[in-house]
Amino acid sequence: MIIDTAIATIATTPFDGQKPGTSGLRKKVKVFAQPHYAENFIQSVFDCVERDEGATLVIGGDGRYLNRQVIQTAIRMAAANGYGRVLVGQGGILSTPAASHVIRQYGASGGLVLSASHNPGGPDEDFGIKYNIANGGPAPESVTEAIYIRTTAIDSYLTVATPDVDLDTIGETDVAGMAVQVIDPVADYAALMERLFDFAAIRAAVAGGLTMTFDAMHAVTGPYAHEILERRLGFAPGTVKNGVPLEDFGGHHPDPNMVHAADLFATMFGDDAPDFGAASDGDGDRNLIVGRGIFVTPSDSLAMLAANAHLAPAYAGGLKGIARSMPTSAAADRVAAALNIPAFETPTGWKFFGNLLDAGMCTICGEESAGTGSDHVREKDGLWAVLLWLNILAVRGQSVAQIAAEHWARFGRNYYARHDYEALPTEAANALMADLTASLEALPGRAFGPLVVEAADSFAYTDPVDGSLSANQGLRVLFEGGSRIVFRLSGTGTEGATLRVYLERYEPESGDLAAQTSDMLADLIAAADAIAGITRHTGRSQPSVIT
Ligand code: G16
Repeated sequence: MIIDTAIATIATTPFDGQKPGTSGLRKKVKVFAQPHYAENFIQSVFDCVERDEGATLVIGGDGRYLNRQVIQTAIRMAAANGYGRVLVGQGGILSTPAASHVIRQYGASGGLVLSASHNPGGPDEDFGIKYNIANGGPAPESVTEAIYIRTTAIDSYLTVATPDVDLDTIGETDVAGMAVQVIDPVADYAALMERLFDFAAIRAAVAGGLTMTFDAMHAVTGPYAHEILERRLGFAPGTVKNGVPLEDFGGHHPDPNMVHAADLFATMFGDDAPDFGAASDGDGDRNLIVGRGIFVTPSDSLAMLAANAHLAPAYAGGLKGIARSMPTSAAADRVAAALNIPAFETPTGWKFFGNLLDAGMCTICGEESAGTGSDHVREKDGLWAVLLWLNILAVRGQSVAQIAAEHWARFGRNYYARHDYEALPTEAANALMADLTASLEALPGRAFGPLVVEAADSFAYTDPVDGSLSANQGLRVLFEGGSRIVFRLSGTGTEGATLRVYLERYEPESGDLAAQTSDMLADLIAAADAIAGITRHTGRSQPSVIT
């Protein structure tokens, strides 16, 4: 067959709203499937990002509906845009942390990660494209802003007329002079995990009776979890549930929280629960940690992992610092203080950790949104968190509940919850935030029930490495005694607006460390409505999801 490999320039016109959010461009599949929509965005990426002629590009996704189609489009466009090599995961699969690792390991100039993370998939659901830079991390705001500006003026894109690449067979093919290498999506990542953690200790604990259950939610971590947990660590076959990635995640939201991973919670709080339970999300970067009869909040998990990280070989030499996003509880700060290392508070979005990690200023990072990770890659990493927990459980020989109780007895406990109000009319959500912003100045000194406001502000962050300023990153109301409420609009939704209300109360070592979170936060929940007029603005008296 003779293939015309001439580069074609296709005329196009801009689409409104191709502005990347907290983590890439996320839209409904029907939006992405419009002619030229994905092409416009991909060309805008190629036009803006740093790369040499003949550079390597990594492409992979979480296997959701449209994944294979957009990968074929991206491969053709990469060939037409002067890339020399594309590395793509077999079956179009690469978890987000695995993509980050592959970019770093093979010296790629960057990667396209096709995912809408924990958002549902299928013809009527969500799709997304994110660009990661050469350090393996999400493109910083300066790059995503340049890409967005380019999308508003784009008038053509480049492609080649070549047949689809066989994504299911490992090996190399040529696409218009560019090499396309289909790689095993699991192998490099699994080898990295073996280097970081004491697999022998975990295997010994498993042989000694340590049990777990892992819910892959029919998302990307299934193949990784089968290989690492069952084959390499020896957990019994069947430990990994829902391990086959499906285009629609079996009709569920691949969001590891109490609502969408309800089966896991039922198992872990039921009779005969295993020692440890975990889940990951659509693209494998989030994690949910549940011990037998105990849920560990992501904020607490970050703090407990940081406090015990020295038990894993990779972190035996100590941590350089700990970073958390602003809405994440301050539990990790207390660990940093005890370890005498710096603590950083960044805006929401993993991209804000990249500079700190590259500069060697911190080792472990985490977010309340179920993300934890370290300097081994530049993304949060769901299985990494699971393996660090397993490493700690194996070395300490204690239950999750014992480890948590000892942690709180030493550091005190940050009771914490996030209330999400999803799919709100955008105008109502914007009005709530505007009114609240206007009232911030008058809040200090006012009492809401037993709570007295000490300070209130709109969070802004100056990156200590490059000096860039990110303003309007959430509204904070801080109370006397260390409790606080944070209000933010989500940057990852695809339907209306989502209001996130983050509630935190600190209870010192001598306080009540074993209370119900909802009881401990009751005054804050009432104050949140009084301060922001949630019910008045939105008509909602209850959040859609509590995490
Ligand atoms: C993304 C970002 C995270 C962020 C989360 C929630 O996670 O990578 O840094 O915390 O969204 O963001 P928001 O509160 O704006 O919805 P993921 O797992 O969706 O890629």
